[in-house]
Formats: sequence, C-alpha cells, structure tokens
Amino acid sequence: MTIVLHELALERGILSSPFCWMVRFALAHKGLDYQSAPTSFTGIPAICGGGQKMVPVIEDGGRVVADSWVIAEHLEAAHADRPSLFGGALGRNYARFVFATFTTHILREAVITVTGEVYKKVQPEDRDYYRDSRAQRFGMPIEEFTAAPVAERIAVLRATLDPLRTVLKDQPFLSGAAPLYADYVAAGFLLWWRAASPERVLEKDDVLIPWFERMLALYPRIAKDSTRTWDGP
Ligand SMILES: N[C@@H](CCC(=O)N[C@@H](CS)C(=O)NCC(=O)O)C(=O)O
Repeated sequence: MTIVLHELALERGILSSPFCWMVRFALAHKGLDYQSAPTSFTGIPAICGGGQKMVPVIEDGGRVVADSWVIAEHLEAAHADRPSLFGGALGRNYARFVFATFTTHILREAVITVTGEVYKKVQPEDRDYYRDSRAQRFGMPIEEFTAAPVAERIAVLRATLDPLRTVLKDQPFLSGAAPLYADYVAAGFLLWWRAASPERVLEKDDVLIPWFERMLALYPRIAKDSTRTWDGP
C-alpha cells in the first residue's frame, strides 16, 4: 500500500525540511512507494485527524508514525524484507550519532542563519505564526535574523561540516562503499539548506561536492522534487 508522507512546503511548493528529506531518502532506499502530502506550518495541527505538532509524519498501512528518527526505525522494522537502512546495529548506532551531531551542533547554527530567508518564503498563511514562533524560540525579533551578518555565520556553519570532509575525502559515502541512513541525514540537511538559502553552504571546491552529487544521483524523484538555489549541485 502506498505510504503517505506529510511534509513541509513553503511557497511555490518548495520542500524545505531537513527531517522530511531524510524520510524521503529512507523511503527511496527501501524502494517503497509514497505519496507526498505537503502542508504549511499552520496546517500541521490538522493532519491525520489532529494532534501533530511537527512533520514529517507518515501513514503506513493504517499506522501513523511521527518524527524522522522514529519513522526510520519504523521503516527498518516494518519493511525488513527491503534493503536495510542501517546495515545492522552498529550502523544504526553510527547513524544515530550522525543524526545527534546534526541536530545538536549543525542544525542549530544553520537554523539561526537561515530563518530570515525561510520567513521570506513561507506560505502567506504561515507568516504571522512563523514570525512569532521564531521570535519566541530564539528570543529576538525576526528582523534581527535578516539583519544578521550572514557571511560570518555561514563561515561558522561551513566549519561545522569538517568532520564530514575528513571522512568523505577518503571514501564515497559516510557509511562506506554504499549510502545508508547516516548519509541521508547529511544530505537531507543540505537539500533543506539549498532550498531555503541563496547562500552556498558548500563552496565550489568543497570536498563534499562529489559526495553530494552522488547523493543526488541516487534517486531521481528526490533530485527532481528538490529546489536548487545555487549554481551547483
Ligand atoms: N525531531 C523531529 C523534528 C521535526 C521538525 O523540527 N520539524 C519541523 C519542520 S523542519 C516542524 O514541523 N516544525 C513545525 C513548527 O515549527 O511549527 C524529527 O526528527 O522529525
């Protein structure tokens, strides 16, 4: 049965959530058929009959599963006959560490840097909600995000990706010879950033570019549905 993926959309259908991209990669890796159900921020509380606060959320054979990591573990267990997302317990723990690194160090830096851009791109019905919720979350008005020295922040953000550079200069994927969920976490982050920000997070000579190109070549639907704001991958 087709899985339904509730995912975040900005104006013009721009899909821009790192966590939703991670789930798309996971579904594609497993070869599972899925239907996208885009939502605005303010549409989230109404999905699946109510009660949801965030996306991604999937409906899989009558089960509603929320949270990208929980979804990845659900897909691994419920579709165990399909290619493994983690490649066993060690791979699961490695992916968990990569995910935690992104959510604690890298995403926070990125969110602060990109919030002003996302604000320009949210759907009209989301503008007030987005402005007020981000001001409350970060303790500063939205105008301060847009006025921030973006170049300096991007330099800091680029440096947070150094551990990936160390690994990926010597091997094709974070997970080794083939991609697994750790790679999808990192690529999901970059797809989100690339859709939301006009600023390149990967410079043209970044050693991560060949890996990112390999990630984009894996699943045509992901490459097709993602929005590119740079003159690169
Ligand atoms: N831990 C969650 C985080 C999901 C998350 O932060 N989703 C954001 C979109 S990127 C969201 O739905 N935000 C709703 C809001 O800010 O109102 C996961 O891994 O799925």
